Amino acid sequence: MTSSADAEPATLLDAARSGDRSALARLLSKVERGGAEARSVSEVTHELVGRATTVGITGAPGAGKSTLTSSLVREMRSSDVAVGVLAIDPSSPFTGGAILGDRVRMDEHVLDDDVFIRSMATRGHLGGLSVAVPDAARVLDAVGMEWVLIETVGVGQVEVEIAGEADTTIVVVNPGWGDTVQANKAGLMEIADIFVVNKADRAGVDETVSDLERMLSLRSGSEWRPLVIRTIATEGVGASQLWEAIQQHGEWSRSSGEFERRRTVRREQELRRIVNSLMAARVEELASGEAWRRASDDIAALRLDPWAAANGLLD
Ligand SMILES: Nc1nc2c(ncn2[C@@H]2O[C@H](COP(=O)(O)OP(=O)(O)OP(=O)(O)O)[C@@H](O)[C@H]2O)c(=O)[nH]1
Ligand SMILES: [Mg+2]
Repeated sequence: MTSSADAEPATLLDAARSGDRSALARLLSKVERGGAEARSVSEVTHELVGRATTVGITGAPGAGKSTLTSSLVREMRSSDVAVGVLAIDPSSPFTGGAILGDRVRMDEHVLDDDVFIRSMATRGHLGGLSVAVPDAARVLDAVGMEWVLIETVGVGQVEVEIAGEADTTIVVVNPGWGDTVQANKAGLMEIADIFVVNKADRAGVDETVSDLERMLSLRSGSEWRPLVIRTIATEGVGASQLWEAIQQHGEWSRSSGEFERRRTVRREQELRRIVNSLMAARVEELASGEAWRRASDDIAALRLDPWAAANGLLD
């Protein structure tokens, strides 16, 4: 089965659903490029989505998120579920260091047909990642991945938002790492359903766990008390407990109604972002037109006030 570079999304999707990984990669590239291409993919995946459960994994740079993700994937595969991974690369697509790093750490899974790992680079243009990531997760859902793991670095509003908009969110910290104060500052305390204290082979694990427990005991408003799991990702230690915790949170969230509530909020937020990005694209289009040039001349010559000019353009 082959798929040419400019193949239609529907053709690519059929191929991807029957196991063609390069077709899947092409669909994700279309999503990454955004605009009309992303839209054409969303049109064909739409009818097939809604089955996958998403898990956001976030934390400070170097906390061990990719290593942990890899050990979690190994654990999930022993339960025989199909897993897609989106590793969001905060660096430029041209330096590529982190992309290579993630490949190295996750390459034990490359020969497994039921695992698909993709790095997505931060894009400069409007809408960017926060529009592309949910689209990409839907592609993985549509091709039959039962779980989609989304790794983002926990700095920057967009990245934290992306991880927080999952069915279950995992926040990774390290022993002594910024006394967990940093996690608090970055807004990670509120989005965590599960805390992982990774690098538990290092000193200070007990203190970090009790710091977290103390902070969590002060937290009010949610019925779910986040679980705290210790892991040594490099050795796979704690991965089975983490997988269990994820399933436990999933059961709670489905039976309490939180699952549907979150999905509803998420869809609404997504709609808002898409409308925003379409409006922004419309502004760009306007800005390259004749009417815009005339309006700016009028403003410059003080013939028109900027508000009146803007309203004129929108009409
Ligand atoms: N000692 C120890 N080292 C670990 C553990 N987990 C990960 N590491 C190491 O920590 C370093 C960073 O791991 P990554 O998995 O790349 O961390 P990351 O959070 O994905 O990093 P970024 O994506 O760059 O933010 C690597 O050298 C890992 O081998 C652990 O449990 N113990
Ligand atoms: Mg990483």
